[in-house]
Amino acid sequence: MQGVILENINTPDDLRRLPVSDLSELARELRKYIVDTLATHPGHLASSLGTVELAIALHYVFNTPDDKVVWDVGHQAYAHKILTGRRDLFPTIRTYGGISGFPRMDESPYDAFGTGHSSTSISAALGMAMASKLQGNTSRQHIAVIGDGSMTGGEAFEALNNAGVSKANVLVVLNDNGISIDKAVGGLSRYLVNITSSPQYNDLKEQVWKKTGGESRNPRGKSFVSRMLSGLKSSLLSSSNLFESLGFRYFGPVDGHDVEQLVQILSRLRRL
Ligand SMILES: Cc1ncc(C[n+]2csc(CCOP(=O)(O)OP(=O)(O)O)c2C)c(N)n1
Repeated sequence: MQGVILENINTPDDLRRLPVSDLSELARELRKYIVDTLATHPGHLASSLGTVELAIALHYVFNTPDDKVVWDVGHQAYAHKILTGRRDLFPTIRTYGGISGFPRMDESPYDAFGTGHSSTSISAALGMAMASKLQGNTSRQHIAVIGDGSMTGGEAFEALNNAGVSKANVLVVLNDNGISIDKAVGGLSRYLVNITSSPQYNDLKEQVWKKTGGESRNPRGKSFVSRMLSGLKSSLLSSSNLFESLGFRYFGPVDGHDVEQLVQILSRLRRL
């Protein structure tokens, strides 16, 4: 059974016509469809359930397939597949002649990169962003969605090292659920716990942003508020310096299951 909203979504264009208020119900329907289908066609259940709201929000906010979304590993992309024209084919997933369990470029124009190996998404998105830049395309967005487990892979660090100084238009969504194949281990995992348990900076940032006029303030005011926030960040959240010091602007943590908040934040990031 596909719910009443889901059964009318054939492409992300249909999704973008929905009011934001319908998106949580769509997430519920999608999650149920994934659970029901995987009950008889086993596949990657947990990782895909974790990204239902994220997949909705990304396709809602970004202009896919022209904007490129690269799912690291690709085992979490079931909601993405269902929303991008493969809803009725979904029960054939991982069967002979059926759709792949991973993104495949020859399966759909919405699968921006063929994945399966972990930790490749940021380099792929960076390559696409550099290509867009060389072509003079300044509007295309390039998004890598990477789990905390995959973020520990060497290639992910290599890509961060290059992306942060490249001035290319790349958004990295770090999908931290504290789990890899097993419980996440190591220094990065401990570091991410520190970030997510430091809400003071994020609360303060939100308050400063709103009280000083948010999006509507003039450019001089914007630059002043940015400098003030950077100062506050280094004193309050020294633990965020890993990404910031590699040249990224870090926003978060964000509740990945609050679809309306995700839409709001991604829309803001899209304009940056
Ligand atoms: C190079 C490589 N090594 C190992 C794997 C096996 N593998 C599949 S998923 C995964 C970890 C996924 O963890 P995470 O990125 O946090 O995503 P989550 O499953 O939590 O959504 C690994 C190591 C792989 N796909 N590629």
